[in-house]
Order: sequence, then C-alpha cells, then structure tokens
Amino acid sequence: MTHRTPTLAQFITEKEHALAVATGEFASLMSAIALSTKLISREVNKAGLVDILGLTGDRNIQGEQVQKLDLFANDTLVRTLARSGAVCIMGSEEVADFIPVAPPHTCGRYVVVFDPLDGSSNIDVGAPIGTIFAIYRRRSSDGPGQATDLLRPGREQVAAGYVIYGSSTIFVYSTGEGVHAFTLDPSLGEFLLTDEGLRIPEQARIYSINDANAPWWPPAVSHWVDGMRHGAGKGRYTARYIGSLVADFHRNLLRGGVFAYPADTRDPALPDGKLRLLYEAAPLAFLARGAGGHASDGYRDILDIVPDSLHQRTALFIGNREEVEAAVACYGQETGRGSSGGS
Ligand code: AHM
Ligand code: MG
Repeated sequence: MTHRTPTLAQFITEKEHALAVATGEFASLMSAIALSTKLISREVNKAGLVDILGLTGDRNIQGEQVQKLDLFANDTLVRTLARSGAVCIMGSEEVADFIPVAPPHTCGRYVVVFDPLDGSSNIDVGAPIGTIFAIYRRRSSDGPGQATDLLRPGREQVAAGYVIYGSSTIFVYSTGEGVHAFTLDPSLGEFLLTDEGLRIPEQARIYSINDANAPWWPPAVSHWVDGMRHGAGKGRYTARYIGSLVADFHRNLLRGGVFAYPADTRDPALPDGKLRLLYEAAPLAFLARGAGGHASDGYRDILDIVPDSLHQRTALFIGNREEVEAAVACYGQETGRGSSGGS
C-alpha cells in the first residue's frame, strides 16, 4: 500500500468529477455510509466483550447502555444518513415501516435501503457478518420521501454495496461502472482502495447452499445441485457455506462460485424463500451484474422484480452467470413437466 492508494472518499470524488455529476450529494451519502460502517466495525470487533460488559449492569465503559449489535448498527446508519442531507427516505431490515427524513434534517435526493447487520446469528461465533445497502434516486419531486421512492426494481439502483466485517473490514460498492473494494486501515481510520474493477472469475469453483434443507427443495433445485456434484464438470466444484450472505457472496465473487437460497417447503411461513428482495438480493444482484455475474429467483432476473412491500422475500441464485442460468433452466424443465415450482 503506497501513499498513492486513494481513500474511498477520494475515489468517489474522482469518479464523480470524471462523470461530471459532482454535486457532492452522492459523495456525502457514501461518506455517511462509510462513517456508519466504521463505527459498526469498531463495535463488531468488541462483540465478544459485550456480555462481559453487560454483566456489569448493561452499561459499557463509557457508561452507555449496552445495545444489541444489530440495533446499534441500525441506529447508527439511520442517524448518520439522516444527518447527511442527501437522503429523503430509508428502509431497514430492523424497522417495520419506512423511515422518512424529517426536520431538522434536510431531505435529500437519494433513497437508501439497508440490512444493517446481516448474518447477526454469526456474531456469537466470531464468523464474518456484513452491512448491505442499495441506493436509488428519489422519484417524487419534493416534500418528504414516499413509499413509491423505495418500492423499485433493483435495475433502478444508482449504487449498491456491502461491508464485510471479517478478518479485515472491506467496503465493496458499484455505481454500475465496475465493482470496487476498499479495506479499512484501522491505524488511519480510512478505507483504502484494494481492488478496482472486480470481475467474478470465469470458472465457478464453489457452490454455496444450505444442504440441510435438501429434503424440502423443489425438484429443480435437487437437479441443479446434482448437476454440479455429478455433472460433466465432475470434481470441478467444492462446497462452501458460512450462512452469512455477505461473506458467502464476497468469497464467491473473488473465487468464482454461485450462492443459492431457494424457496422450499421447510417453513410454510416462508413460501418465497428466506432472503429479502430490497436490501439483500437486489443490491447483491446489482454488484453481481457489475462484476460480470447474474442473479435470479429461478424464473426472473432479480433486478426486474418490482417489490410490493419493504420486507418482501425472494428465492435467490447469484454468482457466475452459467451456474445461475443452469438453475433457471432446471426450473424451466420442472415447469415444462407440469410442476408448479414456485418462488
Ligand atoms: P438474517 O437477516 O436474519 O441475518 O438472515 C439472513 C442470513 C443470511 O446472511 C444467510 O445467507 C442466511 O440467513 C442463512 O440462512 P440459513 O441459516 O437458513 O442457512
Ligand atoms: Mg439479513
């Protein structure tokens, strides 16, 4: 790493100037997300100590109430984004309803939807977790943001990204012009560019799926997984599943692979799969496309799905285009045989 390595803020400003869209509002928005994720990263690194601090009366050494990490992450993002002046309405996995930006904060031109701390069940075992975000330009012209500003197909995103809190903290984002990764240098408190223009490797080597759900998979999914286990490219794949979407996606992006969370019949309360369209599937689909990959629910491009509600769920197949298209073909064959399939 040299002094010539740009910080995230410098990189965003340079890109904005290159596109001649430099109002500074997008840069403020990204800087608010970066600041929030640095604060979250700091807390995540102390996660193992929370119980110890909690035992002293639910107060940490600063005398503040010890808070669950996912709620801390949510509050941090909501507060920091509201203060940025760049956002008019938000949506969060942690909050049932839309979060309009109200006075004294300025209502900005952007809309942000996020999963503040995805994979939070992994916190207790020290496995990587992440924040996922999607950014849209507001649709309504003025006044407070509306639900219609948020309920949009992923194709309309102007940017998307995630931050992974793992062995290092990595910020990955795209505005549709390439996917770029920045690693947090804790001694500087800055994200520094580590990968520009990431492309998913052409050959997928990994498949990631919760195999314990196999008894409840539709036949299309069993056929698809069998194809990878026993198909023409026999021995080409290995299985990796952390159960933390950001970590599974990030690894597959760097190494080549496909992640799937299909709709299954295991839990009748989740007929459309487990993952959320707006703040899990759509932003990662935007990044996958930017890196040369693809995402589908088994039938449709994830980026084409128009959400009906903020917390809508979807089946998800994401990663190398060839493997995702193979899954879609399996669903097509199943439908052709008269099965309902369904996501
Ligand atoms: P969460 O939003 O409650 O954290 O759940 C989402 C997580 C994803 O990170 C991960 O891909 C998936 O749940 C794993 O689910 P499972 O444990 O059913 O395999
Ligand atoms: Mg989540």
